[in-house]
Amino acid sequence: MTTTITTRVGIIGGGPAGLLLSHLLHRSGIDNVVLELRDLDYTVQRVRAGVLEHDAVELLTENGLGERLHTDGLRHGGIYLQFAGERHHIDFEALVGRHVWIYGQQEVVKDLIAAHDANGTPARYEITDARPVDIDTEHPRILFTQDGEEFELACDFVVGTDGFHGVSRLAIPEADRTTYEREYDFGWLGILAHAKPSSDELIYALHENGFALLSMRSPEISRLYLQVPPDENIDDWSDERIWDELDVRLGMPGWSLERGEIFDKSVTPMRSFVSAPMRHGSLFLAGDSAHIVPPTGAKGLNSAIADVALLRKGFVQHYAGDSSVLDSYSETQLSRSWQTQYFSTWMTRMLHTFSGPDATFDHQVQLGQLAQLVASDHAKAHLAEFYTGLPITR
Ligand code: RFL
Ligand code: PHB
Repeated sequence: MTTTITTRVGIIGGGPAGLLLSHLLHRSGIDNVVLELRDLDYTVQRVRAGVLEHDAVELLTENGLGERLHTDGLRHGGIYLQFAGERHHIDFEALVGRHVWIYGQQEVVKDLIAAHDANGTPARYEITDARPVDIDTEHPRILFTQDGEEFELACDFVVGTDGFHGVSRLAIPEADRTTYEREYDFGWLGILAHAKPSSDELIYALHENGFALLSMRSPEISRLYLQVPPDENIDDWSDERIWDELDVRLGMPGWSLERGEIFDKSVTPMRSFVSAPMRHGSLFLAGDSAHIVPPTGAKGLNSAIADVALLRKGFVQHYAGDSSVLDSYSETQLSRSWQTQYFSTWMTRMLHTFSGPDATFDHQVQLGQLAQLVASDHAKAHLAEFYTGLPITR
């Protein structure tokens, strides 16, 4: 027997994109349900993004999600670029009058879950076999199983916020979608450590041994990354080897890295990916289900936030009788997504070491590029404008 539930917007995936969309719709009086594959603890424990753009923070704040962000988050007015043994500050405040916030994705998800609890609209966790059906009609449904019971969620719209490995994108017939993809021959080894951050702001470093990034989560927790081969075995990296290599790539005369207990380490492969269109009939895609960027530009979570902000606007207008925002959603967000792909690719190519016969030449070109960048206010403003974020329409 199948139990039918009725709502306006059915959301597959309870990561940051799905939970935020649900919260925004709830505040706008639009009934919705989030279906999440994993259990609640798993969704909170996933260690991922750390940088929130200017407009993303404004959106979260306007929607009742800014309290902890403003007390525990770290407001950063710039970043450092390091190469050829020198460290250069890129002052976002001075260049474009904007800033970013360091606040872990895990914390954003915790705040969203608290808001859902307060709203009385928790996601449905540990659902399996979610299948969007009838998406070519105005009465789509999501079939799913929970605790061995079959359900059908009857809705006006389905939104797929189920990430890169989700099922929503695959519900669009193959003939109707185009995939653009690029893999990199490196990944990032990332750690979290109980160590005071050794810098006031993030350091992006190009070194002959590879890229390194110093980031943080709080005044007591450091987040650090090293460029490594994509299939690198994490067991080959003892804590001491990680710290030693970070010292080599990030070290400067008179400056050393604060070490501490490493409590999380993992290797993430890198990819760029776009699936077009982001709408098919009554199915919309948002966040990582539609696009992935390499993390060098810190854009993944922010892009997911931008997608769902526009979707909320589109649904609100649709129920008020105007579908124009929903109708142009795919085109608008694909254009934004390609701009973000450009920035992420640019940052990635500028800051990582590449292998192959041209590697030595390419490394020198990167040094030339970086030298010009730090000498030019126009070039620095270009970086600052993108890093602090494209406008988020809301
Ligand atoms: P998520 O977070 O992958 O959530 C998708 C959710 O859908 C669920 N799901 C399903 N649910 C039901 N049925 C199914 N069949 C399902 N299949 C999957 C999953 O369990 C999950 O809960 O996608 P979302 O919400 O679109 O959010 C995207 C962000 O997570 C991602 O873009 C960022 O983490 C990327 N990223 C960064 N983004 C930034 O903006 N700034 C950063 O500084 C930044 N750093 C990073 C990053 C990603 C990283 N990794 C690990 C990929 C650093 C790293 C290392
Ligand atoms: C992070 O803190 O996890 C982080 C910061 C900047 C990036 C990517 C990840 O570009």
